[in-house]
Amino acid sequence: MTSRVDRLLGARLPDPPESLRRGPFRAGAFSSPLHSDRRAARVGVWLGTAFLVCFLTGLLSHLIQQPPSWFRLPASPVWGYRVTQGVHVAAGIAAVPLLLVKLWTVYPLLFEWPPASTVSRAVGRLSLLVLVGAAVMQLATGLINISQWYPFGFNFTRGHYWTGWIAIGAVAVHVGAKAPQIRRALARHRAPTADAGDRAGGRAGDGDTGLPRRAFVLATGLGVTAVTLTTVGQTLSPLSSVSLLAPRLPRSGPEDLPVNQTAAAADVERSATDPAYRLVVAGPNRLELSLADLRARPQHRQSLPIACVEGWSADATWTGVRLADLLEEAGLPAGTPLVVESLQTGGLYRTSRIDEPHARDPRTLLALQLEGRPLSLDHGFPVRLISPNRPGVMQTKWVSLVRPA
Ligand SMILES: Nc1nc2c(c(=O)[nH]1)N[C@H]1C(S)=C(S)[C@@H](COP(=O)(O)O)O[C@H]1N2
Ligand SMILES: [Mo]
Repeated sequence: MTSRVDRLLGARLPDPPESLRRGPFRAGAFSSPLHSDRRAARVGVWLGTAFLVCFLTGLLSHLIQQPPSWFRLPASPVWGYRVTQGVHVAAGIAAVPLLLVKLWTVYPLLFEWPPASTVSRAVGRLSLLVLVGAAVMQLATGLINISQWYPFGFNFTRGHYWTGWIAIGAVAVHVGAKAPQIRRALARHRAPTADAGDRAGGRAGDGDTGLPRRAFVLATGLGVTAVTLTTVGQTLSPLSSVSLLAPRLPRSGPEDLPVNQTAAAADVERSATDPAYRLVVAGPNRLELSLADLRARPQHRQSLPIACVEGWSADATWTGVRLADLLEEAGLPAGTPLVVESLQTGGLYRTSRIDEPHARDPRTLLALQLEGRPLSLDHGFPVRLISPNRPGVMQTKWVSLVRPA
């Protein structure tokens, strides 16, 4: 059985006629040492690392938003999600120049001659389509999403999640299949051998020393540094003044805090300002609280960041009632899984799930104020949820109902 597969994979494919071997297909068409195995492997290490970081932080974000029964996110440190999601987006952005550089170093392989000498070589080359396709797809959809452009005909979160698995799987297969070659390329140190010289119709060996190599490494490093420095200010406020390319700045919007979905976009302007507004806590002792009732209750002040999945984040000071107090009063026993609903009638983030430990954490508030002023409509007036170490999408604005899940 195995030997039959081996025989099939090892089967030689016919060589195409030599007369087609023109232009980029001819021997020695790519002579730059920057297309060497060593360059490709070195850039690959950085790119692979960026993808691994994106994958792990993305997986965490997914687990937080769709928790399986075995997963419990702690409520501390309050900045935990802010850091992991900030790193997710920053690593994704840094991966863009790295991917472009990597594709540039290896593109002469497209013109390998013969295109595939064996079946296994043909399969290997076709599998690269999956790798490159998934990598490009992940970075492109991620960038489009953080630019707050939502043109997808599919659910972005689900698409990005599953493509993430395909991408990391393809990276693993690629690294596994190329391991000996990668090891050789990384181990070689300026030894002017030429064993890779004819791999792609004359791809240069590893004589990639001296000025071109240094300029290449410098340019790649500068590219990565430039895209990082001009975007990371969306979460690191000291760098916000140089954040020319960041989609969001931590100090923009009412009360110096960005807004993701406005009240107008969510179509809640009328219901949020209606004097008949009541916050309902559904439980054995159902609570129906007007805004005046809420303001008359003990108020707590808490400094907690908003950390959007799109990578921007900002610190803020919130004042309001403790969710735990309301749950207690409504007679909801500790451990009850809960759903927070907003006045919105549609939209992906109309509701959010809140469980232990967040629901009973004394820092979790139904906030009435931001920076000592009543919430603006865009930040969730009359009442919004704010809880430590939780993605922005789950910090529901315009809250009207808290109920058992
Ligand atoms: N009801 C409701 N709450 C919501 C949203 C929404 O679309 N609807 N967007 C969420 C997202 S994605 C983020 S990042 C935070 C941002 O809060 P802010 O707009 O007050 O900064 O609100 C969250 N709360
Ligand atoms: Mo968000």
